[in-house]
Formats: sequence, C-alpha cells, structure tokens
Amino acid sequence: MNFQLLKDTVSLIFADDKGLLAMDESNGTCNKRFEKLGIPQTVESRRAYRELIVTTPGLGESIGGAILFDETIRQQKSDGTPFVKVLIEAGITPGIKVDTGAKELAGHPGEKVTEGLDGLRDRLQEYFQMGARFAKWRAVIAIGEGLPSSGCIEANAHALARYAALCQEAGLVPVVEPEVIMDGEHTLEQCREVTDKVLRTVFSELFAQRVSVEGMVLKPNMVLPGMSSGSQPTLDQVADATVSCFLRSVPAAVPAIAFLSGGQPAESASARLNAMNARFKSRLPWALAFSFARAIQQPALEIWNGHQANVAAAQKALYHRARCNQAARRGEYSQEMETK
Ligand code: 5MM
Repeated sequence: MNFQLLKDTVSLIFADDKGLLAMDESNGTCNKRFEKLGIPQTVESRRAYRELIVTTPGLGESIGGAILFDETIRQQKSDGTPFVKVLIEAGITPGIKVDTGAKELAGHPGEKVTEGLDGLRDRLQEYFQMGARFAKWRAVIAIGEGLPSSGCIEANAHALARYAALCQEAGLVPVVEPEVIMDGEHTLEQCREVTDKVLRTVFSELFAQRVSVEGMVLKPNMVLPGMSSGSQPTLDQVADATVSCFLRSVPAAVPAIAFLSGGQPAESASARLNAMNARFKSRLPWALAFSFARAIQQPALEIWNGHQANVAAAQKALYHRARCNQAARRGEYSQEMETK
C-alpha cells in the first residue's frame, strides 16, 4: 500500500476548504432526474450535462474532487477532450463510484445490501490507470418499524470494509458512504441512535479488514429527523446532534468527513454544514466538508433543462452552490450569499 499517496490525495482534495462534487449518478438515477424535467434520457444528454459540469469556469476554486460514474469517466467533451483531463487541468481530482448498487437483502424485507465486490480488484486497477485517485461505495440503511436490523448493518459494514481495503491496496482513497436515509417519520434522536450504531459497526469492520483510517474519507448523512416526521429542527439542534454523534463514533485519526446531502434543500445543507463548522471547527479532530450531489447540482440542472442556450446560467448556479459550501466549511456562509 502506498500510504503516502493516500494521505497526499486526501490533503489535495480538501485543501483550501474545498469539498467533493458527487456526479456519480448511475444511468437509472440520472435518467429519473432528467425525466422529471422533461430532458431526453439519452447517452448524449447525459454526456452534455456532464460536460456542462466539468467545464464550469472556476469550479476548481471550491471543488477538490469529482466523483464520476463508469459511463462518465470514459466520456469526452464535444471537442474530444476526455473529462478526466478537463478535471485534472481544472485542479479537480477525479474519483469513481465502484459499487454496483443496493439490492434487496435476502431474508430482510425492506432492507438492502450494496453489491460490487466481485472483480473489484481488477476494476480498481483500470480506474487508477485512467486517472482516478479515489473511489466511492454507498451503503443504504433505512429507519422504520423494526429497522434497521443488525443483519443489514453488519452485511453493509463488512462490504464497505472489504471495498475500502481493496481501494487502499490499489492506491485509491476509499470514500466510505454508509447513508442512513431520510425517508420516514423517525425523530432526530432515532436518527442519531441509528447513525451511531452504523458508524461504530462500520469502523469495527474497517479495523478488522486492516483499513488504514488515516487514508480514507467518511461520507455520512447528517443527523436529521425523517422527511415525513413534520419536525423542523434548528440549525443548532442539527449541528449538536451530528457533531456529538460523530465525536462518539468516528476515530480522531480519520482526516475528513464529507457529508452527503440526502435530499435536503441545497440552502439547508449549506446552512447546516456552516453551523457545525462555525460552532465546533476549532475543537474537532477531522475536517468537516461536503460531498453533495443534489445540493450542488439540482439548481443548475433545473436551469439547464436540456438546452444549450442555458449552459452559462446553469454553470453560474453550480459555481455559486460550490462556493456557498466552501464558505460553510469555513463557518462563513450566510443567507446573504444567496441573495447577493
Ligand atoms: C449521485 O448519487 C449517488 C448515488 O447514485 P446511484 O443511486 O444512482 O448509484 C449517491 O451515492 C451520492 O453520491 C450520494 O448519496 C450523495 O448524493 P446526495 O444527493 O445525497 O448529496
């Protein structure tokens, strides 16, 4: 394992309070987002949209790494320049989603396990040669009546750890994403309990598989009540619950925590990350950063709406959200940034 390379990659990605842009939607998810807006669900539409993202002027000021999907890492701009080259020239490290999706977990109705370990060692070597320097794997944990089960948490944690060990062997930083999803009526406290249990199990498996936690990134959910709970916690309540949960369950040796947004409105995701950094940054062992997909992309996608004429306006929106989240890393984000 080239431990120095892993550490250097993490430092590079999160330097200057930058974060990650998740643009690793599988074709199914990308098509669903296009369908809602009436955008054609074709390879060319997906390529054109990804070209819009990677060519956004100034994106590298606040985005240190971009997570790509297998289709995207092989694509080029309309002039033939590979996306990977465009990103590297913009100062953005390319990464790759390597799981093959969450599938029904046998014997556990309503629960899923993420697959993709078969052949992973060879795929990682290929992605490294293509220029990727980090990889991502997402596990999905649902809260509900009797859920999550220990079987689901353990199966997902074990797979995350096996994936992370293979990544480090290949020189890729593993971005370990155990997502406790926001669907449901659960309370903030229930989310905190489940997130705590999931993180403890994940780190126990990571240590068992000899993953070097200094050379990884954790990509977790924020601690939030379920979307159907009707509860609207304050920024301070979210910041307190999330940070106190992580202080108990995430080793201090982990260099960075980069949150997913999970379907929160874009401005809420920025404001909540900001509240955590404004209140606790100087006392935390790890950097608190972002790895948002929807909370960075959604406004830009809606403006673009499949039309070439809207590209520049969409890029401005993307740049703006990325800057807001960089400010949130510094605890300097404010509502004024949205109205200026
Ligand atoms: C981009 O969405 C990723 C999942 O894609 P598929 O379900 O299509 O495979 C997802 O892993 C994403 O990286 C994270 O969940 C963060 O996205 P959000 O939108 O929650 O910030």
